[in-house]
Order: sequence, then C-alpha cells, then structure tokens
Amino acid sequence: MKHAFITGITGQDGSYLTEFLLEKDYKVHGLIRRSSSPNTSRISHLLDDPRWKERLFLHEGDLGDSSNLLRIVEEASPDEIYNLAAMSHVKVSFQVPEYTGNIGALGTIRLLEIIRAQFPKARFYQASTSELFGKVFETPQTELTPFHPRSPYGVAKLYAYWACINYREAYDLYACNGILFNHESPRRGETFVPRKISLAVSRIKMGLQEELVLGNLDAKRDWGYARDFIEGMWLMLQQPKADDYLLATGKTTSVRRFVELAFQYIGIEIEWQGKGIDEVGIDRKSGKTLVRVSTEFFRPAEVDILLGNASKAKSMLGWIPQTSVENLVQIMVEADLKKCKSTAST
Ligand code: NAP
Ligand code: F7E
Repeated sequence: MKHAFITGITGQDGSYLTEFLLEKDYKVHGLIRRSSSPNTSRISHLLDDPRWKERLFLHEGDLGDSSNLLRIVEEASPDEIYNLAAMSHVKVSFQVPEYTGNIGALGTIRLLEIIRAQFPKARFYQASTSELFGKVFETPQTELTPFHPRSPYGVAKLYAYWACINYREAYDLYACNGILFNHESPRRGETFVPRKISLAVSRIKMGLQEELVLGNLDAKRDWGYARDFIEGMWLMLQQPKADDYLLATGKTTSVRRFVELAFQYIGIEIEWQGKGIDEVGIDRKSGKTLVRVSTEFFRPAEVDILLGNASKAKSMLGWIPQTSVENLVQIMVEADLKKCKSTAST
C-alpha cells in the first residue's frame, strides 16, 4: 500500500485528491492547520466514512514550521508528497506579501529539504500555477513560455517552481511542477470569481441577494473542473522520470461571459450597459440591475489573459480534461442552488 502526504488537504484540490487516492488504495496523511473553528468541511464526508478510518490521518501543523513538518513527514513516511498548501488568493497576496512568500516559497524549500535529507526516494508534486505566466509573452502558453508573474502570489510560486527543478537537478529527487490553469468546483473558496458568481446567481434566484458586484469583467481565464485536474497531478508522479507539465482546457473565457452563462442557467439574459466602472448588467426582461463594477475588486497589477496548451500532458500522460466551461457553470450553479435551498428551508 502506498502512503501519500498532502499539504493543503482541507482546500479544494486537497479534498478531491484525498478522495482520488483513497479510492486507489493509498494511505493518506494530511497536514491540517490548528483553527479556532472547524476547517474540515471539504473533507468531513471522508473523515466520517468508516471505510477510510484506517487509511486517512490528519496531522496538526503548518508549512511555516520546519521542525513540526519533519516530525509529521517522519510519521507519514510517504512514497508521494503533494504540496498543495499556499495562501492561494492572488488579490489577498498584495495585502499579505511576506506571509504569502513564507508559505508559498519557503514552505516548499522546507519540504524539499526534509525529502533531500530523510526521504530521497519520495516523489514530490509542486502545485505550480498559470499565474507564473502573468503578463504573458505568448498565447497560448506552454511549458516553454517565459514567466512574468504579476503578484506576490505569482512571485512566491516562481521561487517554488525553481526550487523544485533545482532539487531535481542537484539531488536527483523525483520532483515535478504541475503548472495548473484555473480549476473550479462547488468546493472552490467563495471569493474566487467563478464561485463568487455561481453563489451570487443562486442567491439572487432565491431572493437572498440583490446584486453581484465584481472587478475586472474583461479578464480572461482558461477555466476547467477541479476533478479533471486531480488525475493529472497523480499521473505526473507515476512516470519513469520526473518532469514538469501544464494542465489546461485550451479554451479561454472572460469574466463577463462567465456571468452571462451563470445567469443564463437560471433563465436570465444579461444585457450590458455603460462603460468602465459605470458598466452594469441588466436583466433584459425586467430591466433590473443585477451586476455592478467596483474598484474594490481591482488588483494593483492584473493578469489579462491566460490560455494553456496542454499537448505535452496529453501525449506524455494521456491526460485529457472532460468538462467544458458551460458544463462547469452548470455544475457550480446547480450545487449552489441546492445549497441555498437547503439553507433557506432550515
Ligand atoms: P485552497 O482551496 O486555497 O487551499 C489551500 C490549502 O492550503 C488549504 O488547505 C489551506 O488550509 C492550506 N494552507 C494555507 N496556508 C497554510 C499553512 N501556512 N500551513 C498549512 N496549510 C496551509 O487552494 P486550491 O484551489 O485547493 O489550490 C491548491 C494549490 O494549487 C495551491 O497551492 C494553489 O496556489 C495552487 N493552484 C491552484 C489553482 C486553482 O485554480 N485552484 C491553479 C493553480 C495552482 P486552510 O483550509 O486551513 O485554509
Ligand atoms: O480571479 C477577475 C480577477 O480570483 C480571476 C487562484 O486559484 O487561479 C486563481 O487565481 C480573474 C482575475 O482567480 C472579480 O481580477 C473580476 O483577473 O478567480 P480569481 P485568479 O486570480 O486567476 C490561479 C491559477 C491560481 O493559481 C490562484 O491560486 O477574475 N475578477 N472580478 C475577480 N476576481 C475575484 N476574485 N473577485 C472579483 O470580484
């Protein structure tokens, strides 16, 4: 039986990866932060499932604390380590740049040092990101496109990206970067734009909210479904040789279009009027304003467009994403509508 250690097990990706690995007969150890209120909502269904009692273990710790990490990795004795923990919100990283670097950049080195010294045979996955491309040099982006990060988050992830490659080259570790483009799900944090939209549209439908207020409507992202991306992470650690791979859908969509698709799902057609921060999205039938723009959600530096070419992952790993952005919108709005209905009835 293989043992996996996951940092960020309580996050969106950590929760799906845990499900995936348990189904594949792994013993899964997860790093969990001490919190004054419960932070296990995304994995509580797994913790409560008697099937996984002997195969799922949580260890209290923090990616900022080396001695504690060493003890936990020794306890887990992992064959595979998935480093998913990070302060992952790009806008927030401008407010907490030092912390973002401590966890995203130095946290990665802390783990790599433990692997180098104690577990050189363990395979390491680093959660790298399309934010590395930032102010893009070319579109679509590939593994060979130069980087130009645009936020403290992106800068921290750039350090971690090169740390991973450096430890592979210097110490022959099996360490891979997964350069993942935006991937979403009903488990996505509520302040990332796709989830913010799906939740607001559901709440507006239920009469629980009047308007959706957003930032840059023109930003474009290559949005995929988180469940599709998890298998790609795992496949990267099952190859004869460590390498870096980009995972993306190959289609880019604007925030504006995502909003239209989400409202369309509840039968509302959005008509855009005005320009810049005065732009509004109106319900074509009722004339009611449902979407507004606020500078509160703008970033000091923006990533305008991301679009990935995942040909290498397709040919080397056999990885092909299954979910279109239209299906993704449907999955997310349906889940949030269900959630809003059950909250309303309790
Ligand atoms: P997420 O939902 O924000 O989860 C982040 C996880 O990191 C949470 O479990 C969080 O714990 C944990 N964490 C944060 N700071 C920590 C610390 N100091 N010590 C230990 N754990 C800490 O992120 P995600 O969407 O699942 O993404 C997973 C990883 O992939 C992240 O590194 C992210 O930057 C990267 N990534 C994500 C995407 C995407 O589109 N989702 C794309 C590319 C790369 P709490 O639950 O206690 O907060
Ligand atoms: O923003 C624009 C915003 O916060 C997407 C993280 O998982 O993916 C994620 O980072 C775009 C940006 O994701 C709002 O300006 C407009 O252009 O959903 P987001 P992100 O910044 O792309 C990458 C790959 C990661 O690695 C990160 O960890 O949408 N936008 N209006 C808005 N964004 C937010 N959050 N809120 C708005 O109201």
